[in-house]
Amino acid sequence: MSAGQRRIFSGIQPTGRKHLGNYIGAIRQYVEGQEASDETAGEVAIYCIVDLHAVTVAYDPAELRERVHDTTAILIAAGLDPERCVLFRQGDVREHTELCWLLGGVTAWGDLNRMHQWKTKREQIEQQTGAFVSAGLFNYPILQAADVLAYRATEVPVGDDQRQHIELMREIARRFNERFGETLVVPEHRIPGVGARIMDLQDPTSKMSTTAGGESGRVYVLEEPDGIRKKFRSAVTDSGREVRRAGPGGGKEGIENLIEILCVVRGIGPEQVEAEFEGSGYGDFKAAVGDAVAEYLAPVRERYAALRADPAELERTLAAGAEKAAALAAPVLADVRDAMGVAAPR
Ligand code: AQP
Repeated sequence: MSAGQRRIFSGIQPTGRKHLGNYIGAIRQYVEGQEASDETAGEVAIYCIVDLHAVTVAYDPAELRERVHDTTAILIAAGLDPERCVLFRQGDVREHTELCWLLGGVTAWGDLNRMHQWKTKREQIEQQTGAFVSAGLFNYPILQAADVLAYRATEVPVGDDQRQHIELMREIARRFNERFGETLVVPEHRIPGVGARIMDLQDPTSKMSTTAGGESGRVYVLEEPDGIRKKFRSAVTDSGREVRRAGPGGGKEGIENLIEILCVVRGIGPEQVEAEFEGSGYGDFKAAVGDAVAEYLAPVRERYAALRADPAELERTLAAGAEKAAALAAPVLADVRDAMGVAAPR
């Protein structure tokens, strides 16, 4: 990899039930990153299904494998081409776990302890019966840092909820370089200008989430069109009538969320949405957004069905991706080991 060369990395959790927020905030950007990478210039977009992150909360081992296949099929159905990007399963590339341990030496305990995601997830788990909060959940951001830093990635496309974790991984890379010499690349966030934080349809002050909120607040990528339309029809708005943005504290978070979703799905700006729906009332607007989202996701759902029916092919794709990923990460790990003085010298 030479100076100034672009290298994209992002990871996604293996859940079969990816929601519209994941799609708009992350998956859509993955495809754009793949399209924008210039292979002839040695640029590469690397996407990883993070099964090792999934083991930090309660899970079923057999189901985890299934969910990895679900997510792989969703990503390919959304437009990732395993020939043009590196698409693989985190657990297949051992460099991630090794680097996670090594980076633990330059990660401050206090930094991990102030991560919003750690605090929220920990609280969520503690409210459940038989609560068990794993050390893995606490260390999650170090593994996330290792995922990215193992590839000397320059950009990390993620939604707004990952802002704090990306800041921490940048701090870890900087601290490593200060302590052991210039070895790692300090990556930049790539948070989309529109759609970085899609909100829950029933509670538009909270992000649409896989684990928080109820079923009616989130729309799944693979959901049937009728279900999607129904959820948008019952989206929570406000007592007004005008389809327009009011800004922070303006009390129109629900409408703003729907405007943002329509902007992404139709590829237009918010002014256009406001002009088109001027005086139309919320009912018609919500129905139009539901129709547009159903239409937007339908081709993904159709392609998914064909891809998911062939798990052996999905496994072959992941294995080929892991080989490419390991070839990129192994030399970085060798540099890290040397810089830190661990293991036998090269
Ligand atoms: N509501 C959202 N709007 C925009 N982007 C979002 N992302 C998540 N929620 C929204 C982005 O989706 C990417 C993949 O996320 P993930 O599957 O790894 O899980 P996550 O970040 O933990 O978010 P989830 O799926 O909603 O799960 P929980 O409930 O655990 O928080 C990430 O880039 C994320 O930013």
